[in-house]
Amino acid sequence: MELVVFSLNYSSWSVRAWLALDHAGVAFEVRHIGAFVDEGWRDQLLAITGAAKVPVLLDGELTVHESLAICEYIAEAHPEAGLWPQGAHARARARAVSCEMASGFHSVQQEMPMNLWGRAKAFVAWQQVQAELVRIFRLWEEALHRSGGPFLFGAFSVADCMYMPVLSRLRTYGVEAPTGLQPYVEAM
Ligand SMILES: N[C@@H](CCC(=O)N[C@@H](CS)C(=O)NCC(=O)O)C(=O)O
Repeated sequence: MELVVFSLNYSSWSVRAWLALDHAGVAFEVRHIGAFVDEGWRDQLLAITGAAKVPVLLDGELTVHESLAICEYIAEAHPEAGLWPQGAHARARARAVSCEMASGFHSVQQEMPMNLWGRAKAFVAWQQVQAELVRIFRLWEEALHRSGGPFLFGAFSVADCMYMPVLSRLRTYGVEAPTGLQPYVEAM
């Protein structure tokens, strides 16, 4: 398998798919496309996917775009990795919060771009960013309360893959999660 990504330092969507593959212990290679840097990068990407976005997973004849769809494919192909929790209710909740991340929290994504190694000197979270962070913290607290941790749904799951870039952003921008979430922050 091959995972086509931009930088794993900056591309939060790429990191999500990479985490699922890595956690499942799948043999895969990473192909970097130098987005916005390499000449013809968009044409390279368009030759792989009409969606013109990364990540893209190539598995033989199969091409899968969309980070969550890639995570789903890996979870289905490798059930032993336990990438979704046991139990229909827990799975439904894990899928719901994963979809919420995939389709929302636009202000956090725009105002706090992922930079794994970066450390911002001064950061002010505007109202909408704060509101989104509060929602994220609440949903983490609720999931951890039900599961008992250490990860959102007990064992490491796709939901943790989806939220890992948020944890990275908290560190980069010096935003503290509530005290009760510290064990989760540490575990991640
Ligand atoms: N919903 C997509 C989002 C993918 C996405 O926006 N990827 C960015 C890089 S992090 C991208 O490819 N941007 C290229 C562009 O917009 O031209 C997913 O979950 O995979």
